[in-house]
Amino acid sequence: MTKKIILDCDPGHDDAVAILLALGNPTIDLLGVTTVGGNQSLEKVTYNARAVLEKAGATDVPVHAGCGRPLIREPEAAASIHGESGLDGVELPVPSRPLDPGHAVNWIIDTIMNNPPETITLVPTGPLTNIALAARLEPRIVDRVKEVVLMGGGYHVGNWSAVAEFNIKVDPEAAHIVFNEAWPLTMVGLDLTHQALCTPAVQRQVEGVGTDLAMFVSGLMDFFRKSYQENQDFVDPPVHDPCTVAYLIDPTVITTRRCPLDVEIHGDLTLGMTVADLRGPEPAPEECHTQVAVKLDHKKFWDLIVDALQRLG
Ligand SMILES: [Ca+2]
Repeated sequence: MTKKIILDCDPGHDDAVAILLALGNPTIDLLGVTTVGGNQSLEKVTYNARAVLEKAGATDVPVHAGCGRPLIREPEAAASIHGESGLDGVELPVPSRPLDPGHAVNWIIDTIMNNPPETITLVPTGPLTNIALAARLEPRIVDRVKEVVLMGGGYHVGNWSAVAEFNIKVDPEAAHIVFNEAWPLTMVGLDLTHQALCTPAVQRQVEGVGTDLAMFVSGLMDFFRKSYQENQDFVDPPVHDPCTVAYLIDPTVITTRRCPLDVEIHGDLTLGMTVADLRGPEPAPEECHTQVAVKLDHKKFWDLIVDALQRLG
């Protein structure tokens, strides 16, 4: 049984690795990639998504561009982490497949509505603008998707403010919509993804695959390491986004905890904070539809990425 996913992303070094993991793992059926303005402008991240697919030889995967800015707020890019292109540090191939027509939000809705119920998983790894609009434009998708597994937020950590993570902080209203819909939602936040460090040993393992694509990933990691050393006080870079895909491939890669979650949209100091109610009882009542990712099996995670790169050749 393969899992059908839609990856809604803003590549982004770690988004690129998420795309490659989804492509290279046989249990994942990547129906399409949708893009959202986030790490860089919509135009740049859309080009990057197409270029990464080209690099992997996946010209059969459609890419649909979505929203270029948050619902309410001014756009805010993460050039300090991902560079001016959004994917600095590597040479990108020119995409041979034209950008697919149709707005990402419409394509997400049509894809969910045209597939059997509870067969499609949404995997957002950028700001939640597209997903929020899709839920408002066609509310029936909320019951129809299998689940939402997103990278964003954190229950004890922030990176774009003291308490807020980038994807949530740049479009908190969209995140508020997505977290408050009734679909099963897994928040793979910074508490988890800061465990997904690309150590030098891991990077040698990636390079050991020996392909042009593996060296491309290593080049991404070199730039990412430098960004995180210079801007976020990390030694090794945390590779956030592919944690979502890894969880879908093998749920034992990530330990989760069910708890109520919400997003702060009125706070001054706390805007975009993901608030997890961890007061218990544990386990949380069945009706609680949200959970947070707690613990990563670092070895299993990187083995999946290396395996995907080997399969992609
Ligand atoms: Ca991302």
